[in-house]
Amino acid sequence: MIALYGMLDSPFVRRVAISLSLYELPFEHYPLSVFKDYQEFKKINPVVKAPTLKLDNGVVLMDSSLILSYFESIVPAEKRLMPLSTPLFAKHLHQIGLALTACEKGVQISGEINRRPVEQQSSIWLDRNTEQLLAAFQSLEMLISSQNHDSSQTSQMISQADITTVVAWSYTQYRLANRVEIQKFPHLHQLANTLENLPIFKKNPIE
Ligand SMILES: N[C@@H](CCC(=O)N[C@@H](CS)C(=O)NCC(=O)O)C(=O)O
Repeated sequence: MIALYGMLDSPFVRRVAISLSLYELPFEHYPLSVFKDYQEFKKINPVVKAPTLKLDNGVVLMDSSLILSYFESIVPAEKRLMPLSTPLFAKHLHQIGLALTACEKGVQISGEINRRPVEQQSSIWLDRNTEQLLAAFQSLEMLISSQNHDSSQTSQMISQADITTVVAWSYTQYRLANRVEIQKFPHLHQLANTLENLPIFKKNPIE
């Protein structure tokens, strides 16, 4: 069976877990930490990146977007999470790029705050990353406000762009709530509430 390694408090791991669930592909989840379980993780993937995914044939994939592009290419068309038409495809890639940047900046800020002694933390680095994080969410808020999301959204209507946007938002609220004010991003907050209440998201919780 497919094996997914990494903890769901990583937005990158979580987008893969939620997508595999939506593709209805059974997988074993091993919630190894890239820090606490470093030695054990190394045995699966010597470069220790989460997510790491081992296919049935033993091939090891890493990087959430590469993993998802593999599965997107093998699932039946009706299960795909990316649109097929070229202009729409580009728009979804644009949104995913913003959401992945928010994930990356959030992880960098969280790492700086939680893994370095206070006296070694760089406020210049933290301010820069926070500005980039907020810029990503501002662009996402504008995009989401122009889309037709409603609170009766079902799993069948979810796209990879929605998944990545929501895991980025939820991760930030979980780890860095004091840096991102909910009231400035009402559409993102609403979309996250809707999706986080779906069984498929609840089955893959952030903690
Ligand atoms: N671009 C990668 C980012 C993955 C990533 O940075 N994962 C973190 C955990 S959230 C990690 O593996 N950190 C350990 C390290 O880089 O040493 C993806 O989309 O999968």
